[in-house]
Amino acid sequence: MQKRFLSWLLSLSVGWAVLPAPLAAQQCPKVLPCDSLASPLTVTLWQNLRRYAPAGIMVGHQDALSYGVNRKGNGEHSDIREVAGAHPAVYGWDIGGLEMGRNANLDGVPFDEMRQNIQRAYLNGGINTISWHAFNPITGKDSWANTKRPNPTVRKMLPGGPAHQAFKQQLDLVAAFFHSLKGPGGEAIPIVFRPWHEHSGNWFWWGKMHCTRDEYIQLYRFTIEYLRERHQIHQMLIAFSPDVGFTDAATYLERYPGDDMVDIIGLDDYHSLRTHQPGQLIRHLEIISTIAAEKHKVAAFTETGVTDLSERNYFMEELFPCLNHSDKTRAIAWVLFWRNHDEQQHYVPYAGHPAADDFIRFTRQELIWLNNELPDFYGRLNTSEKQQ
Ligand code: BMA
Repeated sequence: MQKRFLSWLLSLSVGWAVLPAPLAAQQCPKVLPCDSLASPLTVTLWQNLRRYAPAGIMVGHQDALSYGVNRKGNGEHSDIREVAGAHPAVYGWDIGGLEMGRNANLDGVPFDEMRQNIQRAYLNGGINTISWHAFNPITGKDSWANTKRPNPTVRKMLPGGPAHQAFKQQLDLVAAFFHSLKGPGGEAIPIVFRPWHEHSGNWFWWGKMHCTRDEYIQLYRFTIEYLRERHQIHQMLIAFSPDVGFTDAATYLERYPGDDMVDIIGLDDYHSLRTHQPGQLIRHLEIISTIAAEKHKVAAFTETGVTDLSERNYFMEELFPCLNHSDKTRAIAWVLFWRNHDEQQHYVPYAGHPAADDFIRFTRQELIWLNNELPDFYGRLNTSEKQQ
């Protein structure tokens, strides 16, 4: 089916999440999330993600509601809204530091505020995705510390290892935070959890050089099983997100923890466009899109961006042509830009930024969705409002 036609058809139903039955059936065989006990709301979100992924690519931004460049957030503003008129559709958060019992994450975002902003994003109809720059349970140091040479932490965290109890205590804190993410009716807010990311590099202590394939897979599986089974967390869609360095499906899947552990076939790729290699980015996107289609999962561009935004028309001349290259690249569900820390490190323009016009043009493409263009992902209009 031509993307444009599908997109038009879907636009008729945006806000109602209703497709003509034959198309809905054809596009979306009933496939459940990898957690067989996923909450009904999580199942609804998952099925809508699968349904709408071919039609649009959602814009995501890390810490969008928490702060912007030269601006402390109050939950109402985001740099993307200041520039393009609407919030991002996907909201990225990071819980690094939570497992240490801290009140704020590694970038200074208080967890109480993060919880409120996750609630806001959910009420806006957006999607929350949570990464975890975990501190080392043995040394208490950050994710990057002691990674120049092989670091044996993962092996020690596994069942039977000397740091296993400490690791479980960390997961207990993560579970408590996830349990505290509730909507107005007390419902658990669905989240995309993206643990142990960029494991194909060596810069984090769970990276490739620091553990064997089996150890990594055990770490991943233990994390998810413990949250599901010990803590009854059933509001998670799980994202697997290697960094660059793979050349085909087999190399991408080298440390894949299993279909029962993953919903989102992700990609973190800053490298390809930073080094002006659009062909490589397209190949990566097509590989994850193909894997997602074969496995009945959803593909997402889970982290990207460049910091030299003023020197290039990054959004329309570099990124958009890659996203819009083929049906496969267009089937990516979202692209998440990293955080707007300061004038040196930011991945989307802020008010008055020289790249603002380029970004606005990007967000106005039919394929690219901000929060105000989203379908009814949580099925809210299927119930009370529709009956009135
Ligand atoms: C990195 C940088 C750091 C930050 C980390 C986790 O890319 O933005 O400043 O601490 O991500 O958010």
